[in-house]
Amino acid sequence: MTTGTLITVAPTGAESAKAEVPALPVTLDELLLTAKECEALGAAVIHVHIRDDEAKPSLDQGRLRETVAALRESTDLIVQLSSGGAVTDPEADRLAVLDAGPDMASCTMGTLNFGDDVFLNRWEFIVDLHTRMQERGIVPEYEIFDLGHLTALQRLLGKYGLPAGGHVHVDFVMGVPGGMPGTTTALVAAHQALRDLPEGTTFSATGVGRSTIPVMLASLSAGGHLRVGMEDTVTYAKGRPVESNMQLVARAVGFAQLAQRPPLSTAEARGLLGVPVATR
Ligand code: KMH
Ligand code: ZN
Repeated sequence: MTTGTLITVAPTGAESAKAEVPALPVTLDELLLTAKECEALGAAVIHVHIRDDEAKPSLDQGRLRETVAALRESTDLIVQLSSGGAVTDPEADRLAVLDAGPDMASCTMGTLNFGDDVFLNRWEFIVDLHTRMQERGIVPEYEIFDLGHLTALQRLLGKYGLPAGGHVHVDFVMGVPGGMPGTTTALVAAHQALRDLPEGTTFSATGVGRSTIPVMLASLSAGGHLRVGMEDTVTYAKGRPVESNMQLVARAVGFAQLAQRPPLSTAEARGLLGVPVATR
């Protein structure tokens, strides 16, 4: 059954430098302003990476807690913290992200080359993330950078059971050098592989860099949802830097409306993903 479109905004990421991308939200104030404006446009989930005072990627526990509290205070967005962090972050710090008490957290389903780096996600680390999220009622979004990650997810769910909330939601992160390409063909292959996962599994997709538009169109036509934001895309069109996350969310909302699958509200998104209503 086709529903409305879940729109996730990933406003910051860990890869772009503020000096090179001045529109990147890196302070708490910048993040909150972005969050409020993206929610008003139609985003329902925010995928959060934070930065330190020098705008470097950070997993500082105090800042993470402050960020979760502030987002809950000023928006109804579902707050999804990144447990992926930056490629240099140690596993212990990435696991400790859960201590900040988000609604959701990402959980990447395998190791991959990540440009010139390696994004390490050992099996035992994935199991730790999954089971700790089950214990704490944090809903995972399984990040799928390559087709084999779906096989790993099937194994994870078979051995350790369904996630908190009982619903399985995955995000295809496409076009990372080292992962699956951001093409319609790859999206169809990933979509078909979902048949080996529990009935009702939903997916979002994001294409990094210039694959953002083909992936968005392919996902909408395959019944999928959308993730957009400056974590993945800093060029709006050839020669035109992205001006703001709002510009990317507005474009995604426009595409979703054209597909006659308008954005889900935050309440509808909570229902879809099995995320309990936020307690303020
Ligand atoms: N920054 C990447 C190394 C996630 O947020 O869970 C990992 C990433 C995935 O962004
Ligand atoms: Zn991320």
